[in-house]
Amino acid sequence: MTGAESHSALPPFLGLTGNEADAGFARFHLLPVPYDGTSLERSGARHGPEAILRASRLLERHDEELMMDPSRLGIATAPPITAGVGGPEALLERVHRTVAQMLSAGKTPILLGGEHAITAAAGEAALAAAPRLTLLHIDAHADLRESWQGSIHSHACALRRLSERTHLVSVGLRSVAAEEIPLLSRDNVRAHLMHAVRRRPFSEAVTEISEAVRRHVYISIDLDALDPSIMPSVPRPEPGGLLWWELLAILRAVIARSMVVGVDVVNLAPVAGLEAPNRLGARLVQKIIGYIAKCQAFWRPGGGADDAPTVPVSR
Ligand SMILES: [Mn+2]
Repeated sequence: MTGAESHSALPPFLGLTGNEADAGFARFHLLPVPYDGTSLERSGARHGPEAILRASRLLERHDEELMMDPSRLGIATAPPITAGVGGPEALLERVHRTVAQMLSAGKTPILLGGEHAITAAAGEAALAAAPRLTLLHIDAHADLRESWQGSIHSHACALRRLSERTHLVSVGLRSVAAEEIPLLSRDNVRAHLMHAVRRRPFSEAVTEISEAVRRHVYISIDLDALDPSIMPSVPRPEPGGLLWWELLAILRAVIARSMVVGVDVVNLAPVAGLEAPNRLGARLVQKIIGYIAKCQAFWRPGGGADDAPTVPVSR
């Protein structure tokens, strides 16, 4: 058995089988990308997708907040994209191609990282399909460096080139390099740094963020945006992050107003014996699927005009 084959034995999300896990039927397509090769010190995030998928098997399918079972819309778990020959360029090209195929098939791709570098490729595919979208970037770090450790494909540069051509809303930032500061005040960027978010009632930030996001959105969540007290299993934990219900409040408000083109949840680096963060990652993916499912109006390629109505989650 080769390495690629053993990876394809990853368990399906929620343990779904049959029609609900069928790629043709399923509305949502999970794409595991167990890759963390751009950092010289490999981060452990290559084990994140498997940890999320395994933890998901223990979740309740019914969501007590939404009063529905979002998995009835179907959640397919695609074969993982793993590092092969060709380095990060080849891997990112495969991520781009796979996400583009999912989008053109009318599916909602949800990537499981792996490191944040994959957002560059998935975000490009989303941008090609929905050119006026907002990239909602939830992260402790800005990830806007020009290059890092000699590579422009590094996790530390995940958003640099995308940020030059998209509308970017960043939330959760609390570790920003001096060279990144000017990039956060450009016209196409709205940055919500945590020290400023914490000075006001949180609901004000939620309103500002959701109103800044355009009709179409790609959501990239680096789990280190969360506070290390609830999410210690990340390569670069930073104190003073978002809490669980705060993150969900942002996602719920954004998804109620905007149509989600794609999502990634990255940077889970599982710690042996520490199961709660893995389960958090799985529950977060399930929550995002639930919020999108509850909104009922899905983004579709070529459809979904900018003024297409969405139905608020609260209805
Ligand atoms: Mn980060």
